[in-house]
Amino acid sequence: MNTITDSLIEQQNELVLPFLKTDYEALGERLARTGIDIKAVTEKVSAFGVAIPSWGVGTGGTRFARFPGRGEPRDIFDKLDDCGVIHRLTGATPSVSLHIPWDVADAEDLRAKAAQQNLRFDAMNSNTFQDQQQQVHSYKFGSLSHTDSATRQQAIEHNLSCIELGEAIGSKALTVWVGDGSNFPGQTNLTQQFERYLDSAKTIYKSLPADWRLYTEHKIYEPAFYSTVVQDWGTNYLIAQTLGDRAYCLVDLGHHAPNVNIEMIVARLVQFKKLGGFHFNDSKYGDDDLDTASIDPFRLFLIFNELVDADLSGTLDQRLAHMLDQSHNVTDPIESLMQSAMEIQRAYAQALLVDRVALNAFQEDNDALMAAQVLKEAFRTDVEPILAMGRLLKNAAANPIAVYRTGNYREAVAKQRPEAKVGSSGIV
Ligand SMILES: [Mn+2]
Repeated sequence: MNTITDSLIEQQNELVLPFLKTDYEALGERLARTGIDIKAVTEKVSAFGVAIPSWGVGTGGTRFARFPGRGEPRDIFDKLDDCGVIHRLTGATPSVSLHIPWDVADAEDLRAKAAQQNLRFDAMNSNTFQDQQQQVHSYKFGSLSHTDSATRQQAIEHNLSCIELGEAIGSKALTVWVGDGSNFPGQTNLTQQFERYLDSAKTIYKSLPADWRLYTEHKIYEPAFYSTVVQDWGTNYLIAQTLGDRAYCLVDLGHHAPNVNIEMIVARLVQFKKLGGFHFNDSKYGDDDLDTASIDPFRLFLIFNELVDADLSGTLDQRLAHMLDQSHNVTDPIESLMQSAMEIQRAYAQALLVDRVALNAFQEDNDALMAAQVLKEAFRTDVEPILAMGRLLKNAAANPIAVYRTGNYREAVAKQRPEAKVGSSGIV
């Protein structure tokens, strides 16, 4: 039962509207003094959407344990219900990214449920990093780059089946991440392993429908701890270059060494037209899959600063895939996903406030201090009234988490969804 009703949202919005109007007008006046039209910013931010990973609405876990939450989704249809609530409240998550085989279901049923929840399907994610029941060949020693050709073929066919289901539900992209690599020096021939990966990827790419894109995702380490076949953006770029025009690099924020300058990687990939999109999350130490902007909101802002800069210069790909990829261990996943989607909109709004004329002048003058201050000034601006007003204008909730809690959605679904006894991994 969905307790998040239109009337609940309207009633809650009415409570905050007077204060919101005052704050919005005050911010509008302030921005107008620097020549920024708050309405234009609000419209852009409000139109910005990010895809929810189907696996994100369940509690994740670590390699040690998973502690299931109450009322967890039992299958993809429950997951789509939860995603529908997130989108209804935030207006920021119009699509869902499926993971196969976890989400395999009848295409017709998937389409019907998505339509009911006002959602569409984003990129399909293949899974050749774990073995499934009745699988003939094991991925213990790799998948697309495995030494055994039958294992590689099985992994290729799995990806083709993801495309097939994706076509039936209106998806336009396939995201491939493999855990292939090695745990010991000497375990694999690094060159031959990459050659095998490229051969397999070429076969998948050949089967890509004409209007589809292939996103490959790099990751520095884990589950392989000595070497990973697609370890960084350089290798990822080589893959995209080798495969062709419809192959792009996907940047998962957590898949880099600590302190790596991710915004610079973004700038390079944009410049050479190979940025496909993002998996947003945050991290402190490794691929922590923490909530987006929970640790380093400034880094997220700097990434969006590059995207806005590229957009203004006409070099930004308008089909970028923006997706969340997080694991929620101690929070209600619905709340985390709503907060994360809003943090992404916040970073985008702040990046739109950067005085680019001033920034360019300071860069030309080599005035490092003032150039940095231009960015800081935009980052310091509290854009919450813009985000809240943007949600209000599209009949979403001004304060999604407050409405979600008032609606007691989790309590209501917990009555219908029995507690999960055995957990499954949720980290990708
Ligand atoms: Mn990812």
